[in-house]
Amino acid sequence: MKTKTLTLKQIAEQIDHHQITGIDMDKITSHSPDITVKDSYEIQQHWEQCALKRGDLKIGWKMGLTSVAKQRSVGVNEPIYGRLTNSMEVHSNTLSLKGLIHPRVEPEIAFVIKEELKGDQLTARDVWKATEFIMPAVEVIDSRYKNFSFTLVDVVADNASSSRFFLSDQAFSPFHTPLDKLEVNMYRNGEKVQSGVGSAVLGHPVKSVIELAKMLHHVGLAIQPGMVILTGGITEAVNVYDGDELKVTFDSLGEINFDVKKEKED
Ligand code: 0L1
Ligand code: MG
Repeated sequence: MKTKTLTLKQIAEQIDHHQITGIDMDKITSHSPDITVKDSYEIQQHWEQCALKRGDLKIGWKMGLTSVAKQRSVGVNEPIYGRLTNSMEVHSNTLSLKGLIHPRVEPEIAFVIKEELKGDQLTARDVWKATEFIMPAVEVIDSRYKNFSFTLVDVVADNASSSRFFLSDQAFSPFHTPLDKLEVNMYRNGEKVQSGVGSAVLGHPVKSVIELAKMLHHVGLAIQPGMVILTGGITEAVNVYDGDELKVTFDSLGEINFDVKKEKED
């Protein structure tokens, strides 16, 4: 326990409150400067308990800061992970801005796992063998911190900015296409705003799953069957606003389309 003022559990509850209300907050390092990255992952665990208590369900993991550009922007050279819950998945073609602060979206590849992945020495072969299918995805990241400004410790505690995500309706065999060569384009209101290739994710999205298993192993955890893994942004994230229309193309894996609305319209 590193902070004198708030316990890690209390900080998790504070972050949870801001995630639910969509009100931004000061960085936790501004009041608890002694907190370490290890503490922040513990805050995530406490946060998971808050989510489960209100009936949410853990459905997977996300990897963040998987590109060199993003790592540089936070001044680190390692990725981070966060937890995905049921309530984060958007099942319609509308992203409601309700509860969001300053959302940004980024294209990703999701892996859905069918066998436990455990250990810090896994190979790509191990991951392919344990993967049921892959899906195009769009992650909505939304830092709870004012001005989207944070340190590594802050962003890990804030569940790696996890907020919402879309999965495509179509799943694919993991062997359908080389994911490191996959070309992805993102259009906002008809204008191309980002493009990238799968190799932006640690060289190949499969490496992101290997890295996640390794990071989890170091805290006594493993990737369980059925888990969804968002492997990391293929392009930079872009801001979205009320009324925007997004189209994200994933080459031979199809596209994800959605619009952005102030209030939910399901
Ligand atoms: O998914 C991501 O790569 C985001 C990780 C956290 C950093 C950010 O919010 O930009
Ligand atoms: Mg992401």
